[in-house]
Amino acid sequence: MRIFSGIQPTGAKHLGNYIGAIRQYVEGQDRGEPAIYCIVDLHAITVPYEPARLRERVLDTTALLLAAGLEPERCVLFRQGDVPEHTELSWLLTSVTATGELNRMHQFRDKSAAQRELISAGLLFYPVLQAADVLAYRAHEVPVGEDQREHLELMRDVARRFNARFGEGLLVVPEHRIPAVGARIMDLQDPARKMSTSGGSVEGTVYVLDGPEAIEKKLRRAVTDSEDPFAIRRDPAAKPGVTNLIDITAAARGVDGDVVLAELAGARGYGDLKLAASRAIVTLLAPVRERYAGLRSDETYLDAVLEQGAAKAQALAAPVLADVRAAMGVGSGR
Ligand code: AQP
Repeated sequence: MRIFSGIQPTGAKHLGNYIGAIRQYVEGQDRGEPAIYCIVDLHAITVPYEPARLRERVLDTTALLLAAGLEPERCVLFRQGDVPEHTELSWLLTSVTATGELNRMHQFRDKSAAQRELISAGLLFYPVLQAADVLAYRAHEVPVGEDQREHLELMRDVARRFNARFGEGLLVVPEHRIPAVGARIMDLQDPARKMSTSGGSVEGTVYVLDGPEAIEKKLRRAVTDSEDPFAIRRDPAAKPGVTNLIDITAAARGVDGDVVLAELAGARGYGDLKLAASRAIVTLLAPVRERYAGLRSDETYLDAVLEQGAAKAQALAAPVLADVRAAMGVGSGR
């Protein structure tokens, strides 16, 4: 089972990234043959960004992933921009990707609406590069949060179309792996929208590196509802805030939502639910925060991890690209 996933080096990683993706990456190290994780700096340039900060942020993200439990000996951890096979395959895949499909992607619609000066072609082609990331390794499984479902479906269509046009079995059609609980963590201040790097508020977003006090404060202020008498139950449509807190507590502790509900049967108000959620989050994130500082200060080590990861990744992707080029009749064939 070959596993692949990518993560952006943008901004501080939040609880949604941690539960939806990063925790699955750590678990994937035991199953992956290998588990391949990529910090996608090339995706980060599709929206306005600061070149001088980009490499810093790649190192921030590398340190965070290591602090979360990735081990360079047990997985392939690298920076996308160090392995040119990704960009090459992305161009080759455009020949079997319809622009209409790209135009319909929710992420493109949301992110392009937020751009004031320039809607880059890169934003439109983002899912093609994402498809290339995965398909270049013939990965079978892609651990992601719920928000990436649409891009995964596109990737599968592209792989199928490519195989139908150029040769069955050339590319592997991957499956997504979305966590059963916590696949879509919502913003604490606006539980109708997902917790997000670019779209949310600081108060509504729990960052992986937040300390216990910040976490407790954000949870105390989390939006619930004014149902009278109060009722702690899962109802995503009618009670999105309360449902989110139940799901966060369950996902953070690795238990079913029913366990959380049973424990809160004698609660005196939503305060008890908020307290349970903040305790669960602090327990989950404190060890990561504690390990992060030591790792982030050693840039020589982080650079070495990424360099070695890139060499391993390229060794896996190069033969796939050779097959793809040959099948497509691109280049000299030598
Ligand atoms: N709210 C979420 N709940 C569960 N999973 C989530 N993911 C993102 N938000 C949630 C998953 O995190 C992984 C990494 O996402 P990314 O590389 O896109 O990182 P990002 O851009 O910093 O995170 P956001 O919040 O998704 O950014 P915005 O909203 O600005 O685009 C992915 O597997 C994703 O599914």
